Amino acid sequence: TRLILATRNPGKITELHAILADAGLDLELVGADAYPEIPDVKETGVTFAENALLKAHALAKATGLPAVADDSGLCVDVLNGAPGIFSARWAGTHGDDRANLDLLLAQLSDIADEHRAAHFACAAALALPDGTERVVEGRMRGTLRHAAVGTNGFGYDPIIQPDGHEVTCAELTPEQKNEISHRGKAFRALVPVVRELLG
Ligand code: ITT
Ligand code: NA
Repeated sequence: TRLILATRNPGKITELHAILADAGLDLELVGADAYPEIPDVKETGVTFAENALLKAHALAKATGLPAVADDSGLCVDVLNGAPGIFSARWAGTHGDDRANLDLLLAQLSDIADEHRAAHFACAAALALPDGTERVVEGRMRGTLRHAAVGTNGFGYDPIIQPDGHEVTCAELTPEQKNEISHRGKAFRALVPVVRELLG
């Protein structure tokens, strides 16, 4: 069976392939980029879970195949959870990781180390063409640096230092990041649900 990865974010696709391959699912994983004719769904939800479900349902409905989706973001304590669901377009242009990260650093420039707590959140949704849906969430807590460090990963990885680590997410290997990340946790929690519903 095919399982659609309902995302067009290359960083997510790389991580999802690794996380789901480790789970040993007997499924062919295909990114949404294999279906360029299917338009992006409007992320009108107000939570990560709502947006992940919107994306998974859109692909499942359009392809007639089961689909998983990820909605994720960085939630900063001192900003009351922002950028949150707006993480991908914090500086205005969707997916401009560098601009988003630079703006956030500028907004936090006066904030001292002890007030720079944040977490990554990820909602992992599964939708079937018949409308069946499941969603689970994962989080990774950390502290925000004052400048970007590291070149691995994507998005805000260069500015977050996960709790219990001395380096940023962008300095971790992909394996190390997946082990502790919001995405790793969410999709590992989704695997038994995928097994149950897809066999
Ligand atoms: P799709 O909707 O196609 O999946 P997207 O990039 O638009 O891709 P989101 O709306 O979920 O996805 O936005 C997620 C943003 O949150 C992403 O652009 C990053 O800036 C940030 N983000 C999420 N997970 C991250 C991670 O593991 N490392 C760094 N930044 C992350
Ligand atoms: Na998005």
